[in-house]
Amino acid sequence: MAAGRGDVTPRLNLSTLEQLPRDVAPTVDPGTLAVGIVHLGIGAFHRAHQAVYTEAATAAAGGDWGICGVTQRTPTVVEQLSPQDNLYTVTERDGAGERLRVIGAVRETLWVRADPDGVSERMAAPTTRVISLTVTEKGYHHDPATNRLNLTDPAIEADLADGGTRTVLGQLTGGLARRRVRDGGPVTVLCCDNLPDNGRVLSGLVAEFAGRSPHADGLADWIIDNVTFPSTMVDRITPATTGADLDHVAAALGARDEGAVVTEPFTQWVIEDDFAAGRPAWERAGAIMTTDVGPYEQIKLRLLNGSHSTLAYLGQLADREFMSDTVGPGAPFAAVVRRLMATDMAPTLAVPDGFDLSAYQQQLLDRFANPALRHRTSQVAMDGSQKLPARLLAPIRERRRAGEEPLAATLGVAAWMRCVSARRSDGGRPLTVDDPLGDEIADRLAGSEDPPMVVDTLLGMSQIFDEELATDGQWRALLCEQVTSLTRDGAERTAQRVAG
Ligand code: CS2
Repeated sequence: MAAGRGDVTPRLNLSTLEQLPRDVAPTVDPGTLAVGIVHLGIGAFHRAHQAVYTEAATAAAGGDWGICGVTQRTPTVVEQLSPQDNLYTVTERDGAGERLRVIGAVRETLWVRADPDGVSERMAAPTTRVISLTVTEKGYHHDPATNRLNLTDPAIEADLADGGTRTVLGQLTGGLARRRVRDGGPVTVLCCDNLPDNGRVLSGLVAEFAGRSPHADGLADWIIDNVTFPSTMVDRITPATTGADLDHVAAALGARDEGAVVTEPFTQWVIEDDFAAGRPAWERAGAIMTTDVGPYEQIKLRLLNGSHSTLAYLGQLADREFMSDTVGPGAPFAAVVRRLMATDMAPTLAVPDGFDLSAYQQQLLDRFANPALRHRTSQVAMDGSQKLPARLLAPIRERRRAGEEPLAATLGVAAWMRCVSARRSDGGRPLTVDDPLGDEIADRLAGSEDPPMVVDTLLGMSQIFDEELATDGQWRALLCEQVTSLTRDGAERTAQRVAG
């Protein structure tokens, strides 16, 4: 805890809540709200996004839609939120100022490693009608190039062998198996991660996992009959909270909040309306309920996340600490990302009626440049092997099929290749490669920084690059040119050239 000597600031909780200004108080009564949603992966993003929508929907239309948040790897969130009666603040921040609110929608937090049975019970309870997830791309243990379950992943192997709960798929399948035995009734599993077609992908992974698991007997069929997997598009840029944020919130609130999250004012949620056992009235909170999330998902994944990854790797190479240093005033990469969006991405997108794609692109540049969000390029650069296939490789493949040379998108991939091979910035600062395939990448490259060798070695990783791209000689030549240019001239000069 960062509380200083003699600091008597009380902790945020139900009793201190009464002393806080009325305009920051939750819009639901946390004391009476019962749990209706189990959420796997209660990180900053869930707290800044789905939990906020759920609270607003419940305030507008009622219902027992409190959230049981499950944390995966460490007990940190439980330690932060439990002493606070699971209350926390959301601070929306941009250049114009900030707005702070206490959210009361989270009613319980569990650490699955300490209480796997409690998590399973919650998933099986008839009162639970939605099980949602934000576990990041790598949390699904699949090969992003094929969307197939990664059966050689040791944690998946172990969960399949003993019905364990090391992985989210193990937890989910175990919870659904218990629900079936207990007659808990139909339920919706709602994937809120940045995967294309996320509902369909998760449903395929659960089916594959359930068919092989010790709970197998008839479970996959029960799931088909009782569980829906709607797709969603989620959007709100939410950096990891810093110690300085916590001190700032304590001063502004008059109560210490160890679970505070800081985010941007913008928020968007598009949800396929296919729920097996009811849902909160999220449309009353501004969510778009639709029959087809696909077009929104592609627009967001390619324009926002594709640009984000490109900026993160270029920014890492160019020693830019924050995303706003890559596109803000005087920053070097706005032109290349404009080109990326307009030339390489926009032509691949189906645009819903009434959606203004040019305005969306400009709005993204403004959001990326938000000077009040200290969003680290290193945070976005994490897990590139899991993120690039949907964000950059899929649109590149489509442009290649159309006979085009998607230069800016290829630069994004080349910048990732340079980051994971050189492991230092253009200025010589060491770069950490935080990626589930990081060790395999290092082993395969064996220290080489030779551009053709780097390109060929990485293109050979079939978990990331599918056959079609890996064998596209013209595209390989483009990549080689760009990795060579990044190596020789650095990120800023290469990006200038590509931006034209
Ligand atoms: C980012 C996303 O870290 C990343 O990879 O691109 O988390 C991004 O901030 C969100 O998708 C915004 O909605």
